[in-house]
Amino acid sequence: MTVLSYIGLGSNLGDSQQILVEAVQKLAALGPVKVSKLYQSPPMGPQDQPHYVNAVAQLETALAPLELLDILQGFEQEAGRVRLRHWGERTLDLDLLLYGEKNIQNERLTVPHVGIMERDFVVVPLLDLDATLQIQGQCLQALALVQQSTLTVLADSSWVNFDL
Ligand code: PH2
Ligand code: MG
Ligand code: MG
Repeated sequence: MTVLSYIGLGSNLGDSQQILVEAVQKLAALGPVKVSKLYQSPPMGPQDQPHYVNAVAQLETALAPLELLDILQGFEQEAGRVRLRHWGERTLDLDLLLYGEKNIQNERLTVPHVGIMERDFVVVPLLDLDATLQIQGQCLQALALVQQSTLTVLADSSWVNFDL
């Protein structure tokens, strides 16, 4: 049995686009992957940090949520993750946003991810992957922040080459 999981990708330190490309290529080794467009996004949190590069990946997986979380955290470390302060600049952030329809609450993991409905840099790329997506009965498409998005498109969904 597999589920569709959705993983938020963010970076605002180093060569962010290349860091996200490499992260998605590693995800693709785990199972079938699709990616959203690639976006630039003004920082949420401290304003004296660079803009982020953000995207979302859909991964079809048979891994359990905590197994997937372990792998994502491993990928963050391999990218030389630096995280300087809360909501501050980072080399690579991989957030498990959704795991099928499952609700998960434990000391390591909250799914759906905290704040998922309030962040355009999560909602807009999620809608690239599934325009009918609902979270706890709420249609993402109907959220005001979709119309008021602060994102800039850097590339369409062909920003990752999966044929390597
Ligand atoms: N991630 C954060 C803090 N602020 N802002 C944007 N635009 N994009 C992010 O991915 C982001 C952020 C911490 O995870
Ligand atoms: Mg995050
Ligand atoms: Mg994170």
